[in-house]
Amino acid sequence: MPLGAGLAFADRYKDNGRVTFTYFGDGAANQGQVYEAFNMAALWKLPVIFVIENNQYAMGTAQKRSTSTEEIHKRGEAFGIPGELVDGMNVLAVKEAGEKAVAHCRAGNGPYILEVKTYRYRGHSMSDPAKYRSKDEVQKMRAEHDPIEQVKMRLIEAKQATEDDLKAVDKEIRDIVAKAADFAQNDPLLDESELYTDITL
Ligand SMILES: Cc1ncc(C[n+]2csc(CCOP(=O)(O)OP(=O)(O)O)c2C)c(N)n1
Ligand SMILES: [Mg+2]
Repeated sequence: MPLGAGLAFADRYKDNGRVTFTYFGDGAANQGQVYEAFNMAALWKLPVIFVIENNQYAMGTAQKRSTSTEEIHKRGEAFGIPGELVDGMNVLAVKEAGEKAVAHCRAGNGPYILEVKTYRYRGHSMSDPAKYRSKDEVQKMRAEHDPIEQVKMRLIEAKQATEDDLKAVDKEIRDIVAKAADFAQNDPLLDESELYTDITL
């Protein structure tokens, strides 16, 4: 969050019209540095959007057990930063909220908070046994609220795409991800001469 505020500070300084999105989880939202960043971002009207990905668990701890209030988007009120709750499982709602937040920043009004409510299907990491929630809870979310499945259904119902069109998109995405993973694992290490690339001394 401070890094995001720092990037936004540079953009404001250069007056280049850019807006920074900085993402963090519901658990991460409880760190002190978040509120230091909020204060500076509000004070200097930085063009930064703080996106809280509220997936309802902080590692293995449910939000109710880790976070004092359910409404994390209201945590900017003390700093004069507007915030809103967004249905993170609804693609169009996320797009609309993002556009509104960007317009707010571009108009010179300073930071904006979006609490995007979503759900984490997988554990926090490979060593997470997921004993803190039931399999039914996860299954119900996947079956009834999955954002990708929902948007597929809407596109098909509105006859904007066929099942085959969407399968082709799936394949294209799988290929992109496979290529990226391959690049990440097999690309040679950078030469030392790259150390200062993009760094102004
Ligand atoms: C300052 C700090 N305190 C504690 C931790 C240990 N830690 C790592 S992830 C995590 C919980 C993060 O929760 P959330 O932001 O909701 O992310 P998610 O588990 O949903 O991926 C904690 C407490 C840390 N990495 N840094
Ligand atoms: Mg979380």
